This record gives sequence, C-alpha cells and structure tokens, in this order.
Amino acid sequence: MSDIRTLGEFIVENQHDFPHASGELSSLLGSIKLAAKIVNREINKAGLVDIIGDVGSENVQGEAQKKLDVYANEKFKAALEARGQVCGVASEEEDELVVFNKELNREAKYVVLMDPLDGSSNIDVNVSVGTIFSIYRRVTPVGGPAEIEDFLQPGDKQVAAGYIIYGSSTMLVYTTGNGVHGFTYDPSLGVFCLSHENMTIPDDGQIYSINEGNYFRFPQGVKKYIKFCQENEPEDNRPYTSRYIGSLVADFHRNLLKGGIYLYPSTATHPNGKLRLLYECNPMAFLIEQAGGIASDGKNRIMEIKPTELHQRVPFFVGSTKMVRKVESFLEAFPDAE
Ligand code: P6P
Repeated sequence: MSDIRTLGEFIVENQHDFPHASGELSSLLGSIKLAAKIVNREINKAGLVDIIGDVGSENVQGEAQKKLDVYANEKFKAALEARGQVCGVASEEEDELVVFNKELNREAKYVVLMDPLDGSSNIDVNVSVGTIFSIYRRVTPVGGPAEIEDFLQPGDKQVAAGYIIYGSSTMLVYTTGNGVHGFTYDPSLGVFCLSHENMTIPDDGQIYSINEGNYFRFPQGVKKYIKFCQENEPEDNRPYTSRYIGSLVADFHRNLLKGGIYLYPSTATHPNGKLRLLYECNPMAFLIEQAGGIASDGKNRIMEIKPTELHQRVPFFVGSTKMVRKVESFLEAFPDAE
C-alpha cells in the first residue's frame, strides 16, 4: 500500500504549484474527483438500469441529451457548488452560464467550464466517453455574482484543466501548469491512484484521428494532409494509421500516450468546425502544451484566441508538434478560395 499515491495526496503534495490558492484549488479539484466517482458508477451500470437513451430534450447545440449527459451535468454542478470554491459554471448542457448564489459561493475565486459527458452518443454502444473541465480564477470582484467576463477568458489564463475518461479503466488526467499527471481509479479502494506521472506526447507520431466521412467538405490543406498520410511513411518507416473513435477524450488520450494528431477542421456546413473553444479545445490545449505538444486552429495557437461567446466553435488540430505543424503548412500552402 505504501507505494500507492492517491490523487488527494498528490494534490496536497503539489499545492505549492498554486501558492495563492491556499487550499481552495485543491478543494475544487477534490470536488471534481468526487463527481467523477459518482458519474463513473452510473456509467459502469448504464446498460443495467434505465439510464441510457434520450431524455427527449436537446442541448444548446441542438444535440439530443442522453440521460447520462443530464445526470453528469447535475452531479458535477452539485459537487462544484457544495464546497464554496466556485462562483459559477458554464456547461455544454446549459444554454446560459450557471451562477452559484449561495453566500459561500459569492466569496469563491474560481469559475469552471465543462463538457460533463463528451462523446455521449457513444454511451449506448459501450464506447469510451469523457468529462472535460477547465478552471479559471474569476476576473470580476469577489463577493458579487459570476459574470460572463469570468468565463470569456483566453485559454492561457487557465489555472487548471483536465479530463476523466470512462474507458476500460477510468482515469483522471489533469494539469495545473506543472506537467500532466494521470490517475487510474481503483473501485475496490474508491481512490484514484497515480499511474502516469509527468505524461508527455512524442513530438511525432503515426496516428491521425479525423472523421474522413467529411472529406469532401474539408479545406484543401486538410485533404492534402490526409493524402500525405496515405501516401507517405513517417521517418521511422512505420505507416500512418487512421484511428477515430468519435469521442474526443478517447482519441486525445490515446494520441497523448502514443503520439498522433486529432483534427476537427472547418467544413462547408461547420465553418468554425464543431468543437467548442471554451470547454473542449482550451482545456485540451492546456494539457497538450504541458505534455510537449501543440494545439492550433490551423493557424493560431488555441490558447491565445480571445473568446466572444460561451459556446463558440473553433477548428481544432491538437497533438504531436511535428504533425500539427505539418497540417498548418498544408493549410498555408493550399488555401481555400475566399
Ligand atoms: P463527428 C462528440 O460529439 C464530439 O464533440 C467529440 O467528442 C468527437 O471527437 C466529435 O464530436 C465527433 O464528431 O462529427 O465526427 O461525429
């Protein structure tokens, strides 16, 4: 037992990473840990109880809300409100930002943006899904309600970000700006145990993750990159491999471990792509940069984009540095007609 380091112990041991927090951020991360355990329990029995399937409503994206989407959203909101470190939340499942109005939340220093259950269309077919979270220090005065300005901050102002992947095992992966660390859940102990300290992504790789069903709607540069992967071999002569799960967290996690690139470009029908800047792209960008990779919209660093809307979308290229730079070079060399 002595060599097991739990997530809770690790957060406390590394509290010096965020000196101004004096425990608040640690407590906030603890509430995310608790909600992750609760959601994990439900996901693991989704096939056994009447909790999969649609609730008949749609979220702001016009996507049918699965029961587990709604369940996860409620559990993460409740856990974040309960400890008094968070004054408000923005969620893929909520049209507007959610202000926590209890007295203890008004003294809170942080806001959280989240996709409570990303890839949820995969739930019914037993494919890995994930929760993505992004944490900022509020910019409006403590004591008042959270304002939209607290949420529309560029990604390089994040104080922490991470995801939970509910897969063959459940893992929580996070950064506070001092590396990326992964913890695997042991349900027999009810704890997340440090399993991947200081995760880094290879600067090149063989795996590209993109929905090639949209090929004819892609920008010319992306089409050229896909053809490049199909007709060339990377430096170590192993052929490129197309791997696309349809769950960002699952594709991202595999590419983080093995090297690779995830691409969700603009298309004719989605001129800004599909993924949301604030609670999908920015947290994943923070993680990948901390792991030695990069995240771009095809030209600009994701974390320097100044947000204008809560649910705004952005084209997203994230992963091994050499692979992302290669796509950017193709997009520059083969621009689409305006
Ligand atoms: P498509 C899930 O809805 C998601 O946001 C990501 O998790 C996933 O990578 C992507 O969309 C899948 O989108 O258009 O390929 O089905």
